[in-house]
Amino acid sequence: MARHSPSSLLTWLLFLLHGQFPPANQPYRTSYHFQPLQNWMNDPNGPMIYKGIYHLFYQYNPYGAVWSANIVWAHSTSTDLINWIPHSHAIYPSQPSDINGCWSGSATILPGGEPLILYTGINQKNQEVQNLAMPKNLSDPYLVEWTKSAKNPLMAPDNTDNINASSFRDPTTAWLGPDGKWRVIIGSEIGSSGMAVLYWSKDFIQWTKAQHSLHSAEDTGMWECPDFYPVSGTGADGLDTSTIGPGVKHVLKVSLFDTKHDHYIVGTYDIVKDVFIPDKGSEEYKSWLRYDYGKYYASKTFFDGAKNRRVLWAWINESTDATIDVKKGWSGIQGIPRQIWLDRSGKQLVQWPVEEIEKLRMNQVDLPGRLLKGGSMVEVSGVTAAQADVEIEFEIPELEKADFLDPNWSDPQAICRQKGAPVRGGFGPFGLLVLASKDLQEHTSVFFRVFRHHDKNKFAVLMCSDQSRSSLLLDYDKTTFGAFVDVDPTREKLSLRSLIDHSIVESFGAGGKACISARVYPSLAVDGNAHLYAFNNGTQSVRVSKLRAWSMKKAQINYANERANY
Ligand code: DQQ
Repeated sequence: MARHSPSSLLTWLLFLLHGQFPPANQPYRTSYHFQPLQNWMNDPNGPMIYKGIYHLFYQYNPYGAVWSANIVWAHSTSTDLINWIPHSHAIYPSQPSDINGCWSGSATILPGGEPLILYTGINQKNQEVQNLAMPKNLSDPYLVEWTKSAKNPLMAPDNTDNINASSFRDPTTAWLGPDGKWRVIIGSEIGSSGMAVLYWSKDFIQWTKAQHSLHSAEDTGMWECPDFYPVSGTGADGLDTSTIGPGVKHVLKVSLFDTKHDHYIVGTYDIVKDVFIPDKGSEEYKSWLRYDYGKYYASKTFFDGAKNRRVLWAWINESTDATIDVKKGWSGIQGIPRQIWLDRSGKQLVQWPVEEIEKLRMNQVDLPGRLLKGGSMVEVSGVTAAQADVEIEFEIPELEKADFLDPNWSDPQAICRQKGAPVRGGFGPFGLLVLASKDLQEHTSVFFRVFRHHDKNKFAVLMCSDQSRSSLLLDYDKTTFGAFVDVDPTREKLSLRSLIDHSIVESFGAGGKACISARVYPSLAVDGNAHLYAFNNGTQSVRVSKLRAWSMKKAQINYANERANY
């Protein structure tokens, strides 16, 4: 029988008896993921860098741990994307065009360096309209105060188009064409077709709706939080959002309201026709890829000119229901910001936690390379397993005995669900057991399986995150996630990195070609009672060529200090 430490037992007793976590003992607060001190947070808004300071705004309910329509833009700044200082709310309902809520939007840096924000306001008639906000004082690098255009709203659905006033939101960062016109897209739907409504402007104030959309797709429903940006065909460097030209591809990302998943399409931007053309094979919604095959929504990128990279933010929601969120007094975190670039194949994106996160690493532990026999595991001790960064690499020299891939298996998540960590295959499952209790009653398993295609000497690599045994006491959504990873196991090692932070496991397969984020709420594997293992539950041995882990320091996130300005 598992043993609770006295403190975790007390936490659970208080929670069960009084329906509340004691304020000083919050087992699910994260230590290095961005979150406000309390209350509800959802989408990242207007991320940018201005005068060397990173800004993150976010959808925030100042009054409670659940979403509310009259939401505001809360604001924090950082010099390293890891430690954050809170500021007063930047944008909040104050004029007829946003009196019922200030919803998501984006920042654009004008050629002279001035940042502007376009955001969705919910007006006095509860319609979605687009508004402009600008900094009050450009010499303040923290951009604490914002003012709104007297001309708001700048864009509103009118009767001449079919756009419904409740499906017209989330303006992107604008981009400037060689003709001197700004372009911006707004998420929408007509019938069941999702759509990126395109607007043009010469001065950022007068906006004209184009007769055509930048792109649309049947049966995808409402497109929330679109994002549209160029990527280099030749490396990991990021590009300013207005970049076009040879060697540049474009990415359109949409957050599908119906499925709550972020999908992206790689393609070409035709600046003359002002349309986005998906690459061959990516036309159909079913072929669109996802940034993350776990929980990851309403994401937004920005170009970080200081480090020449494109950085991705996203909201990672709780897996608990609202009653639990209310009891713990908060809901929602942001994923660790990721650098994002086009893979050498040109077919997909690659994501990797920004390098700054490595500043938090301490107590490095290296396990010598070893053969991990089928049915064995090894503990990674010496790190704080509830707050850790771990990297592991597997080699499979001989794949003769790989199981065949059933040609009917096209849905990776369904395979992961059917074949959870206890189901033994030939090669796999092998990977990491994280947030595990000593007796393994509780654990989350992140692992690979390798299959052989029937007709060819080709292999398919599946990556899974199985949450089904992640908690004994708390009931929540423990859906198993899965993705195919585009990697050839006969030529490359299979690498896995997991960022573990109390109630989140963010995993990166094959150097960031497939990512899975999961929320888990263990009752035993809490703080010092959490363990970390490498495991192989396949019948065949695999070689672990690298196993390196670090404890992670706590980041300074949103603690009020002398700059705080509530
Ligand atoms: N969240 C915002 C909307 C957006 C949605 C409202 C996506 O602007 O469409 O909080 O999570």
